[in-house]
Amino acid sequence: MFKKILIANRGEIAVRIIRACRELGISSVAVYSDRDRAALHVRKADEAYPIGPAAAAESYLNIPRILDAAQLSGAEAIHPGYGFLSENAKFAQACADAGLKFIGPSPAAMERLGSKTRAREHLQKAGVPVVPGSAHGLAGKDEAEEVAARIGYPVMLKAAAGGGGKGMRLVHEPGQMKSALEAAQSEALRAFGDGEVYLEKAIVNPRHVEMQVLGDEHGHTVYLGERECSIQRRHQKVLEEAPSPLVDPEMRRRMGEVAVRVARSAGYSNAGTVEFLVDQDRNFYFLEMNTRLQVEHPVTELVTGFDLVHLQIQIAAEDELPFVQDEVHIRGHAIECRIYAEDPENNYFPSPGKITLLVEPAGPGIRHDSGIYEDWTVPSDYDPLLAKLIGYGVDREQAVARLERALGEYFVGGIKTNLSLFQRILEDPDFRRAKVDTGYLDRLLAAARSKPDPQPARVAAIAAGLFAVLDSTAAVSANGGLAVPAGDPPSGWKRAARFEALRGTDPGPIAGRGRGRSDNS
Ligand code: MV4
Repeated sequence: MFKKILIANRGEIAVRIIRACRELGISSVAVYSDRDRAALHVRKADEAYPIGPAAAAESYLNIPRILDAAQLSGAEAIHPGYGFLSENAKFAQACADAGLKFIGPSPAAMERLGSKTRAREHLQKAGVPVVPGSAHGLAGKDEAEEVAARIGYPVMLKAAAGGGGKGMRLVHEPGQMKSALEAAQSEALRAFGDGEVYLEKAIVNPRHVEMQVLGDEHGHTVYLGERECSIQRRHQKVLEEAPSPLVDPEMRRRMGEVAVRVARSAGYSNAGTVEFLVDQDRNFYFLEMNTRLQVEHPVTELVTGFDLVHLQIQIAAEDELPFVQDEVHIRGHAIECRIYAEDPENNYFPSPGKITLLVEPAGPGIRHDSGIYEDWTVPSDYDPLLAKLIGYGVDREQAVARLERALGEYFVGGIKTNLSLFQRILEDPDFRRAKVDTGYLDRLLAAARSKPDPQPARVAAIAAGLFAVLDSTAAVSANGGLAVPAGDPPSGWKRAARFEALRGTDPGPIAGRGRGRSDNS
């Protein structure tokens, strides 16, 4: 086993990996940009090295600086987390060339799955269901119209080098093809440096379901069940759950076997995710494979009981998978909320800044994977994901109830967050009935825009309560400085707590019912 691992990432995922290292008795090495000197992952790691200026291109994407930090620290392996360099085959190769183990698949496997047209062609031959479409990049509008006429409209133009919806265009009829093709090609060229665009039949109102796979370096590959990821906006996932309410054991087995086939045919090892589109008749089609640990991996951990980061490290250390497929069981239900520094009042625009007060939820069935702390300033230079709040229960209802309870405990002061969005989703009848597809969140937000916001009324009620207390304080100042308008005087503890909450002056000696004993009321 490794003695020391460098984590080439930041935020909550870096903290997650540091925790796994500590549990395995491995020293952890953080790297940080100038902006992240005081970040949580730097504080939690055993050692930390600066790797450049705030801009990610000069720090978290700076391969030479990261490799230097690894050599200086004596790390034997590098965990890339997600984003940044995690799916960069050149980085994986550079690690190997520097004698460092990249905790992930081989560069060759990453490259095989990188081009979507190549992956589609190869996987279709291996018996994997793919959405009907063109096998190669399109030469021009005539070829595009020809293929579209054959498979039927609507069709989707997609970038071969793509992912994440960039360079994607929906085309309803031949008249739209020319301009859509040109737009998709130029967008793909700008985003990926490769203008190759191909075409697929468009799936209407699809669901996005993905299957977790794990392969070791000895030829064993298993699937760990699916995640429902349809609740997203602008190709950014917002809430994910495991298992998918739409998938039954038989469908899970078929989808899992397809995912394992995808991984095996690419010579894949370590953790990976096979994405599927599911149509309204519950047919599923291969979309792409993500060759990294995903943000939403905790929901799979909670329902399977396996620690994916431990397993990634063990696989990279050339251990054999410690279990076989028959030993994988799905138990209970888990839901993850991605907490972003975003302003719900301003179209969920990023809202970085100083966290002046932080109250974190805990308790039964709650997991909180966070990269923040009180008094830290969330920088504007990176993804605004602050933390992930994950609820677990014996079934979906209990997971929802625990999440709702935990959301009520959660408070982040000083910056705007999307916490209120999850209250809305969790109480939404369509969500409760698991009526979700990739258009769900846009529909919910459109409906909310035409409804009044209850928040101002709640704020007004709290303000009225505070004024009542403060007014009576002025009126009855002889009574220790604070009192309520009517009824029994409050216990000394409650009085002190009120002052503390108001950040008032010293309330004076504590007197009354609360004095001298622990008051659990
Ligand atoms: C599709 C599709 C419908 N039909 N492909 C968007 C991101 C990219 N990775 C794949 N995407 C889609 N591909 C066909 N043939 C609809 C989407 C899509 C989507 C997919 C997953 C999650 C959210 C989405 C939101 C809009 C569109």
